[in-house]
Amino acid sequence: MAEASLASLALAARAGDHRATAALVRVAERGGAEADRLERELRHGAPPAAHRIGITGVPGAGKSTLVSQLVTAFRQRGARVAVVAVDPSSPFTGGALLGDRVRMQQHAEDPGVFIRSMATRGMLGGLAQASNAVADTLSAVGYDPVIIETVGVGQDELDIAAAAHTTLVVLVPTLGDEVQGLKAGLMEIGDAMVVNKADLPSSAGFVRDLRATLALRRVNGQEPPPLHATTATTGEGLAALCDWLFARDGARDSWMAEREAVRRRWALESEMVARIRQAVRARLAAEPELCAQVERGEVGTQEAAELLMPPTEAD
Ligand SMILES: Nc1nc2c(ncn2[C@@H]2O[C@H](COP(=O)(O)OP(=O)(O)OP(=O)(O)O)[C@@H](O)[C@H]2O)c(=O)[nH]1
Ligand SMILES: [Mg+2]
Repeated sequence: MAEASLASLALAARAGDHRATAALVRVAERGGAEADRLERELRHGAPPAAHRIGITGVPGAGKSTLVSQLVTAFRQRGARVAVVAVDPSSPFTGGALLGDRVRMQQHAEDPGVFIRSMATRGMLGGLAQASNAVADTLSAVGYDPVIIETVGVGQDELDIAAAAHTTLVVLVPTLGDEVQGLKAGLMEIGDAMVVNKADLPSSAGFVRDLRATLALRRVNGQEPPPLHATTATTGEGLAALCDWLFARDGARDSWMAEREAVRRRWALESEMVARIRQAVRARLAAEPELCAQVERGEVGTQEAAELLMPPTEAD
């Protein structure tokens, strides 16, 4: 795409043209030289960085249902809202993500809402880097907040916390004693904890146990993160969660710059990792004979890596 057409697409996207935004998002997602050009183009006339709200949690916790409610609430305040739904477990943008589309269907016709689902397929540099590039694009064309939904699996839940300014960890009530066994990673990253499916009978006990666990975890005078019980399907408890979120959003001048600096540093790291991974793959593709020897077990992995990688200063 020529420089001029990126510029005109950016102009149209900022004026609210969905198709233009979708075209720019595809460029960002694909990565490569054109995405670099897009980033430079979008620096002209970009609004201040959008508030990135990460929603993470176990599969099926009701994240998408919750996001849909949050979108409604932010729309009522007149915000232009973008949603990036990322599924690291799915190689296709179909299947699991189809559910997201159904649950967010009510916003499909709203010109003030942009929704993009992403999966691992076709991401040159990996999902973390690609979803970040998409969020950058949406922020730069004026969506604020940008809501990022991810299934919390392993490293990805830590990545989403680094990629977001505010992280909501969504849990569902299970048996009380399982609270202790919840993945420590999830507990650490929440700026707020949400217990969704509060309509389930086990909810009250779960919330009580989780509150106690959170209080124990935050020693050294640190406040535990707020905990909200919600029923995303009916909207029960949503008002309190939204009040907390709007208050945090409204006070962004006092906290966001610091988080944004951390986020940019992380984004740089993830971009570099993505580029190094691509370089490694290209290097391997250029050495089919050595690769075949490794595959047949004739050359060891350590030995092959030694041959392929020049020694660094640190060695
Ligand atoms: N009982 C009850 N069901 C809910 C609630 N919120 C969501 N659900 C249901 O739970 C199921 C999963 O909801 P989703 O919003 O797709 O959950 P998700 O966390 O986005 O799922 P993945 O993206 O697949 O991980 C759907 O059938 C929802 O209708 C709730 O508060 N109570
Ligand atoms: Mg979902």
